[in-house]
Amino acid sequence: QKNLTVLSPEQIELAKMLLLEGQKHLFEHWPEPGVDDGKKKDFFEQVARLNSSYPGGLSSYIQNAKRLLADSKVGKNPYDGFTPSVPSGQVLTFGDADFIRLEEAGIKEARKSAFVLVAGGLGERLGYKGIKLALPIETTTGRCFMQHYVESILALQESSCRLAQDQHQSEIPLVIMTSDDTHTPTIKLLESNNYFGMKSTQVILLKQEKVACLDDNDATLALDPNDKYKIQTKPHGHGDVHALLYSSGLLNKWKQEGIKWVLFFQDTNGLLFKVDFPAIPASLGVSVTKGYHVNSLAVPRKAKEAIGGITKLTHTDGISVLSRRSMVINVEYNQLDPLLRATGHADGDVNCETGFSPFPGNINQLILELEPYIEELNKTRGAISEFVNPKYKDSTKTAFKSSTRLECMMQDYPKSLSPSARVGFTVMDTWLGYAPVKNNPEDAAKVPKGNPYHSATSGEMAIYKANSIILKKAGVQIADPITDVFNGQEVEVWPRVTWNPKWALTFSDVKRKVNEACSVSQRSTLVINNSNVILDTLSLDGTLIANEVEVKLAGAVQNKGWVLQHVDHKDSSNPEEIRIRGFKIQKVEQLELNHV
Ligand code: UGB
Repeated sequence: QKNLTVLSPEQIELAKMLLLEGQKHLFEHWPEPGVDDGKKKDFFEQVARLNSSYPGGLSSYIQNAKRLLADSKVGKNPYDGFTPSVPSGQVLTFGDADFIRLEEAGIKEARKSAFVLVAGGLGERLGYKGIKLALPIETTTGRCFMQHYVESILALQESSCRLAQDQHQSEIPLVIMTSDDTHTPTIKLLESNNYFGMKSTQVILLKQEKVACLDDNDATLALDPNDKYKIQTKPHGHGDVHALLYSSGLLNKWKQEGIKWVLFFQDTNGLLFKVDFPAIPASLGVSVTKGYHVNSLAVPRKAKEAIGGITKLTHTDGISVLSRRSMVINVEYNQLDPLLRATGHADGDVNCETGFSPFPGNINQLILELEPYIEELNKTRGAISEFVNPKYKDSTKTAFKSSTRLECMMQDYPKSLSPSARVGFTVMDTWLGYAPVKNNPEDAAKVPKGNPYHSATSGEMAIYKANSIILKKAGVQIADPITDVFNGQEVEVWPRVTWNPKWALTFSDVKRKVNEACSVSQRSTLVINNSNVILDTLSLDGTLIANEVEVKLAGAVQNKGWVLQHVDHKDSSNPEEIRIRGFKIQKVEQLELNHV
């Protein structure tokens, strides 16, 4: 009461709300006015931030927490009453006529899109201290994920404007969601590299706030153990991106500018985002031609692989917590297996005759049509279905081992949509696989044989494999891969082929620039850095770097090349980004073409 005299009217309202929500413990230790007044002010500044960054404010957060904690205590399953089945989606077969048609439709439309990259997470599972966007996507060129994404979007923009004969040269906005953990290093990475060629005004950073931690089933807000004037906070999850986009006002601005699509992607989905790779243009083409409000990109998924499964959920009576009779939605990997077992599939999540789980894997690459997205967010203010995952001390489920918090995922957006919403998904070819960079070497080496490692090693090898196979499909003779073991992970090693997105964006681009009379040996490295490089009659056995603006690569090129050297991940004499891969490139000899 006495402390009210040092508070502003807004702060008094916040204090009243906290007291009403049963949070009086937050103030019980407060000394007389005049003592720690600065800290008390800081406390209310934090409360105001927590209040304004959550749809519905802190009181909604506390009420939602109480409800979800009560459900968790009684073991309520959010999928109770739902039967899972395999949904049908659009399957893309790389390079066929349908694929090329969709790719073209997608490229044309791309200039009317905005890209949103969720990058608020730290690479805790990866065991890498920096931001993941700064990691090299592959070590042949050392280009980082951020550079790759930015250059890919710029190439897509240029190609799209050219194809659509757009005189205005539309710019594709790139939004990056950061957090306290990643914001400053993300800005630093962009600024110190001149935004990798993008206009700085084209990049918009939105920072997500953390949410309050909870000490018990009554949603008692946890105080920071090191500061009694601070509420302990933890990340709320990538689902925050919807509320942030809504509150930023960007969506309406985009609508006025003629933007029609919003494409979401994650920080190390390197392979799939490779815009020079087919995924984005072709799946945007699917959204355009099928009129999907929501289109999730999916990949063939190994049973129990740590990516969510796209699932059709049908409710027995049509009345459900999710308020829909049936929907196609991501079911997280830790929930899919128990859900299948509980609904008559005794073996749970297992591979079928294709060698993959029948449930396609969610890669969190979402394409939303802007207008229905705005309509929905006007109703929900961007609030996304949440969950809580407390670690209980014992089976009475009355106390937690450590504080917990509510979490949300961006792919849960369709859960609140009406049954009339057009929600679909697009699955890529099986040869592609999925190779995000998420696991540290020890955890990756423990992945069951045959399942993807999701490590820096497999992520880099997947780029070479994808590029090699694309060249092969375009007619180049590419030698078969060998297998090797790095950091305890057995991987296929294909020729190290990389190209800049300017060189080729679509499969049609590759075919135009490649003559069938070319060959590349397994130990070779081929780097294409410019748009007018033609692979004519090249026979490569060694390393060739084509930096030249206009060149026809013809004849035999042979040299000692670049060699992959094994590196132990525990060997601290190498930088972290090398150790997490288990190899480094020894540049022995190469032919480099530099003349303009
Ligand atoms: N992220 C944020 O921006 N903010 C946050 O608070 C948290 C994360 P993870 P996750 O494709 O492999 C997802 O931690 O959540 C960003 C899907 O849920 O790498 O375990 C973060 O920076 C799952 O269905 O992944 O699993 C990163 O860019 C499956 O598809 C992104 O969110 C899986 O990804 C993902 O965060 C996958």
